Amino acid sequence: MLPKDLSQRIADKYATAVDNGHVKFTQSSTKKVKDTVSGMPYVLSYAPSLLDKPERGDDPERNPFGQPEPELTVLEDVADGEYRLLLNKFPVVAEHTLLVTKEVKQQQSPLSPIDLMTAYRILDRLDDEDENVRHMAFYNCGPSSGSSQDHKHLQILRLPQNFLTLQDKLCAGKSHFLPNFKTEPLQDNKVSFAHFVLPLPESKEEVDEELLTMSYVSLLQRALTFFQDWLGERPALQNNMGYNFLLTKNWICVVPRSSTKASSIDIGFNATGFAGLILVKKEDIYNKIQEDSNIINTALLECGFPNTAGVKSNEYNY
Ligand code: B4P
Repeated sequence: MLPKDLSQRIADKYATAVDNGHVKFTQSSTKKVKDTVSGMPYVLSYAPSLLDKPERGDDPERNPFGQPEPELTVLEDVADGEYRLLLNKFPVVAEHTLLVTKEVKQQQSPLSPIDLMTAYRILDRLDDEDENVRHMAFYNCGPSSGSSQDHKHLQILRLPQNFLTLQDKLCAGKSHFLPNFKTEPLQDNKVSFAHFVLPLPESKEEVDEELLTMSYVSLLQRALTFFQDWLGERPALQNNMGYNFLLTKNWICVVPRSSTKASSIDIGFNATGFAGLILVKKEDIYNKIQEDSNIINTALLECGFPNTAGVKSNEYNY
């Protein structure tokens, strides 16, 4: 069981950890931008000081989640001792948490029913409809997904206030369904990159391990089909497969990944990028994006695969 006051516990732990220097918060300036070509809404977070952060944290040789710092540990036992809930040591958004397996598991491993259900329960505890507070859980899986730590962890991030993601727009007014040979997952045909989305039931009582698992597996299967079909053209994918998993209380999404970094500009993405949350560290890139936000649409495609809206998964044709 998650404590009822989870939000408060995170807030208290975070405030103390920032004060005593255990959390190293990075300031950023944020700006909402809409790509007029694809219609995709973005929040740009510009954080130049992140360029100084070492890529794998302050001690690259150490697994930070094996014996996490007590000052960052919000909950020692989540889901009968399966996980710990930790504060992210290097957040850009306040109170960013990590759901970390206690046992060492690989970040390449698929999400289990209990991973999915625990993430959903945390979202349910943290979201506050009256206060317009929403969160997203995400999982960067595999070498091309943007992850930097190999110990299995999901992340939970507060979404910017009043921000509707691509997936929110896609699922607005739609009921939950599972894709089958006739019905494909939702995909916005105006954006460049492939993404597979399913709406979740509005009532949390209808959401259980089975529903989340069936939804996740059906989306993951589409991502795996991509890799299979692209291997002939890009054999390097064999050792470089990855995908991003994104979950809110409203929808579930999988994005197959081909690369961590874009090829046309110097920017990389983890799962957050495919919800329109774009973290920019370099000034010249920030300026370019402000001049033409469609650059992000191109960069996201370079890190993923071409959109297949309207095409059945057994008819992908490259
Ligand atoms: P990964 O899945 O491995 O990597 P990541 O989130 O993409 O972050 P990365 O480390 O590559 O940093 P980046 O400069 O892109 O997650 C590992 C997580 O463990 C990270 O969150 C990391 O901070 C955390 N961590 C490392 N050592 C730790 C320790 N000792 N104790 C606890 N936690 C530890 O991004 C910098 C930060 O911004 C990251 O936190 C990232 O999650 C976040 N971020 C990226 N894009 C964002 C966006 N669009 N909006 C808001 N935040 C964003």
